[in-house]
Parts: sequence; structure tokens; C-alpha cells
Amino acid sequence: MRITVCCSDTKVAPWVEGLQAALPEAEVSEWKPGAPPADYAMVWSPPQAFCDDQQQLKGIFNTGAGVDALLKLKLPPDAVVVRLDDAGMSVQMAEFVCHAVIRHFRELDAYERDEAQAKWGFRKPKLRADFPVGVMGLGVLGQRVAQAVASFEFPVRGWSRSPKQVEGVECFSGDEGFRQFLAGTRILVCLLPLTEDTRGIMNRATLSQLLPQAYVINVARGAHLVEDDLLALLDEGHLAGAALDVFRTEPLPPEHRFWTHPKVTVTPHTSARTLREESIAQIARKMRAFSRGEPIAGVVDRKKGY
Ligand code: NDP
Ligand code: OXD
Repeated sequence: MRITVCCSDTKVAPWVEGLQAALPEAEVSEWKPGAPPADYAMVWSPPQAFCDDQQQLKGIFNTGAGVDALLKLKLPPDAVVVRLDDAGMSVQMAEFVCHAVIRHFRELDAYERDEAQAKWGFRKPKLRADFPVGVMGLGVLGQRVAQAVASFEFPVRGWSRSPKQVEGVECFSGDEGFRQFLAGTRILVCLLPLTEDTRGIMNRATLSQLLPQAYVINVARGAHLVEDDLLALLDEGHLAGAALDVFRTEPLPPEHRFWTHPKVTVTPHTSARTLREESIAQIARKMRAFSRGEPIAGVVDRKKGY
């Protein structure tokens, strides 16, 4: 089995060495233009030149959960695209989102401001029942997040494309379900894949349907959000705030209003990091199974875009 590795934004050598150690029977090397044709590839956001060069690939294994950057390319025609499923990301996402929900609900941001002025003052406790949390996307990450938030006794609702049953979560699906989902949500969490159907899904029209004083947590992709619509709704007072981990342009430019907006919290696309060891172990397992013709999880439906 010959495997080529092409990962942008990261040092490639540890990925090559790790996968080689996990698959001693294979020949693993870093992709360079003109490299010999491989059977499988392990990639993150490769350039088009990589696909043009490796048209014979049978499988492309993405080192992330989201495949939006990959599916923008003209891919080798016969390659099956496989994404990471979980690989240590769902627990990170659950802790990140629970933290954001609780920080907002318990007004910890306001206490931080008080602390800076040595001010001792309590705020009146709020009712969890008044803060229903709605998770868009009930896949590997969304379900884990929804159940983690529910464990803190918030009312939790979830929305997906196909109908679902998730314990402790009121589930909605499809276009009709979306309106009902939004109308009863006060804290909105985005964990959708970025596809043609979900691009710009958080916009003035949809965010206006949330309960008054809603809070937005985007941990999926920057292009799910129409940034100017969010800013306008924050400034008009319909939205109470936002915790944003992903942006249309990353790194977020220093002059962007999100950095200084008092109601916006910014983190640098860090809500769930790809963990190298877990990811390599999962990809190696899947490559072996796939080469034996066995079914594997995380195969991407190129038509649906996720
Ligand atoms: P999954 O594919 O497991 O889940 C996707 C969910 O979204 C499914 O429930 C799916 O519905 C739903 N969905 C897709 N399209 C629609 C639609 N048009 N309408 C309604 N629901 C829809 O993905 P993961 O949970 O593994 O990951 C989700 C995303 O999180 C990734 O694509 C990535 O962009 C982002 N991510 C961000 C990270 C970060 O650090 N910020 C880290 C990792 C991932 P159905 O079940 O019916 O198919
Ligand atoms: C991913 C990401 O999609 O890190 O895995 O954003």
C-alpha cells in the first residue's frame, strides 16, 4: 500500500512518521509535485495541484471532521473521501460549548468585569427553563454536545436534516422543523457541516426568529454566519451576545469589529483540535479496513457535501 501525505498549516513530518509507524506494511511519504502515484492519501486542505497529480487515488482520508475545503477541489474521480469521526474531538467540543453556555447563563463575563474593579455584587439567579439551548446539527459532535448541555438540566433541542431520536433532546428536522426549532431557542449552537444548504444559515431572517435576547455560539464554520447580520442584531438588542470560534477569514483580521465588540467573545478556531495520535490511529485503522473491502465510518457523501 502506498500512501501520500499532504497537510497544509502544519508540520507534515510527524504525520508521515506516525502513519508509517501505525502501518509498517505500507510505504508512507510526504507529497511533493511529481511524487509517485499512491493508493491512499492523508490530507488537510491540500492544493488543487495535489489532486491533479494523484488522479489514481482510491481513498482520501481527511485529518479533520469538516470536508468543505476538500470538496471545493476537483478531486480524483474514483477516490472515496473519508473524514474523521470524533477522534477525540467530541469531548473537546462538549467542554467548549458547555463552558460558553454556562459563562453566558451564569453571567461570568459580568463577574469578570466586576472583579477588574474589585466590585463585590451578586446577580439575581436566572431560570434554566428560560434558556433553551438549540443545537443545529445532530451528528457525531452535535449529539455529544446536546447531551452534555442537557446534563446541566438546560432544556435542549436539536435540529438535523433527517429525523432523529436523542435521549434528553427535543428533536426537529427539515425545513418545517427548522422554524419550530428556532422559535423556541434562546442559545443557538451551530455544529453543521458547511454545504451549499447551510452556507449563511445564520442570517438576519433566521436569527430574528430566535427568542429575544438570544445568544449565538458558532463552532462549525465561519461561512455559516452572515457576520454583518449578527452585528446588526447585537447592536439593535435582539441578540444578547455571541461566542465565535470560526470566521469567514481566518486568522480573524486585527481590524475586525468582532475583536472589540463588547458582546462578542472570540477564540481562534480551537473549540475541538485535531489530536494527532488519535487521528492517525483512526485513519490507519480505516485504511486497513478499506483496503480489505470492509465498511468504514465517516465516508463522505459527495453529493450531500458531508
Ligand atoms: P456529522 O456529519 O457527524 O454531523 C452533521 C450533522 O449536520 C448531521 O446531524 C446532519 O443531519 C446535519 N446536517 C447537515 N446538513 C444539514 C441541513 N441542510 N439541514 C439540517 N441538518 C443538516 O459532522 P460532525 O458532527 O462530525 O461535525 C460537524 C462540523 O463541525 C464539521 O463539518 C466541521 O465543520 C465542524 N467542526 C469544527 C471544529 C472546530 O474546531 N471549530 C472541529 C471539528 C469539526 P443528518 O444527521 O440528518 O445527516
Ligand atoms: C475540523 C476542524 O473540521 O478542525 O476537524 O475544524
